[in-house]
Amino acid sequence: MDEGFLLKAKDFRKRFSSKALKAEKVFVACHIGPDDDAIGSLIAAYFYITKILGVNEDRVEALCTGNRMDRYSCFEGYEKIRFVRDIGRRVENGFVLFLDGSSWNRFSGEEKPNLSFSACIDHHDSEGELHDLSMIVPGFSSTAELVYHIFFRDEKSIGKEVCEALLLGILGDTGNFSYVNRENKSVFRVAERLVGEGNISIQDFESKYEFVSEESFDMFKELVVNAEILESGNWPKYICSHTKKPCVDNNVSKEAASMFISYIRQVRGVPWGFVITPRNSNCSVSLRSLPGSVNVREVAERFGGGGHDLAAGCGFEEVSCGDAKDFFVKWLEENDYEGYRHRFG
Ligand SMILES: [Mn+2]
Repeated sequence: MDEGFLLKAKDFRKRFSSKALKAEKVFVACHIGPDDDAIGSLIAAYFYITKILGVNEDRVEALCTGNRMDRYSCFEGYEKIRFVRDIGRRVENGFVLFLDGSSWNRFSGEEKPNLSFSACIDHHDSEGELHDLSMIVPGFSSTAELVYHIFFRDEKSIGKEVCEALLLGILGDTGNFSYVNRENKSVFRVAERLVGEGNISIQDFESKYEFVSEESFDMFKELVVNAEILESGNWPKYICSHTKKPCVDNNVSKEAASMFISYIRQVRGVPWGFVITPRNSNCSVSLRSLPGSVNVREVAERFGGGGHDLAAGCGFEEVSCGDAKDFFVKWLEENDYEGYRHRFG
């Protein structure tokens, strides 16, 4: 591990901890539409603040804008997270640690209130905003791994609940280690420690949260039926799908989309694609690509979204998924692929 990185992590921990101990209330927040990494990081950071730092539980609030999901119920600490309509007003004038995202609009749909102190731990490559204290390392495997290096690396032992939360984030954001490369290979050492100290058997561990509801499976079936392989302008061939039904439940849409996503990069000669599913009256576009094809982060950013070079998302307001798809296809036809090519870092 790079010496400079470790010093920076230590410094973050020191400064964050002394500020948190003095704060009237400590808020920890993860982004809207949280994924495994956001939830895992949030639980682990919550345990650091309450158990290791010793801040009384009624002075710490783990927050997320949106609805609670069944998927994570087996994780100790998940019950501590408060899912709220919007975190915006709640954190006004507060001390906040932002996880797995850096810009305010990833966390809230409301206008940004004044904050007394803002800290951020993130690994996304999009332009965020300035925080009083930040550890933003693009190219890092996951926010969970950053949380490990900052808060737990120097601990003699790590509790099982923290091992599980951190591993949830790591497995999620590395696609079970599929996205590991020379740059982020440090994640293996971390996973080794977590599996050992948490006494975790990965298949058994995953079976506790890697499931979908029957409703989600039904929506996934519709996505498969509606899937098309298309070619627009000079873009590489892509696979896309959307649902024609209105939104039943955001979590159903999310689960169905994530099942479909696992097939986007599976068809030979079709290196990228997207799936559009409803969220209330809006719709959400999830894009995936193989290295060397399309930089989907740059495409998503074009529509106000973000993410990683090969996995990103954006949203469209007040339109049906079908209209959003037509709009997207038209945009591809009218825009040149060259500016959105994925290049190896
Ligand atoms: Mn992440």
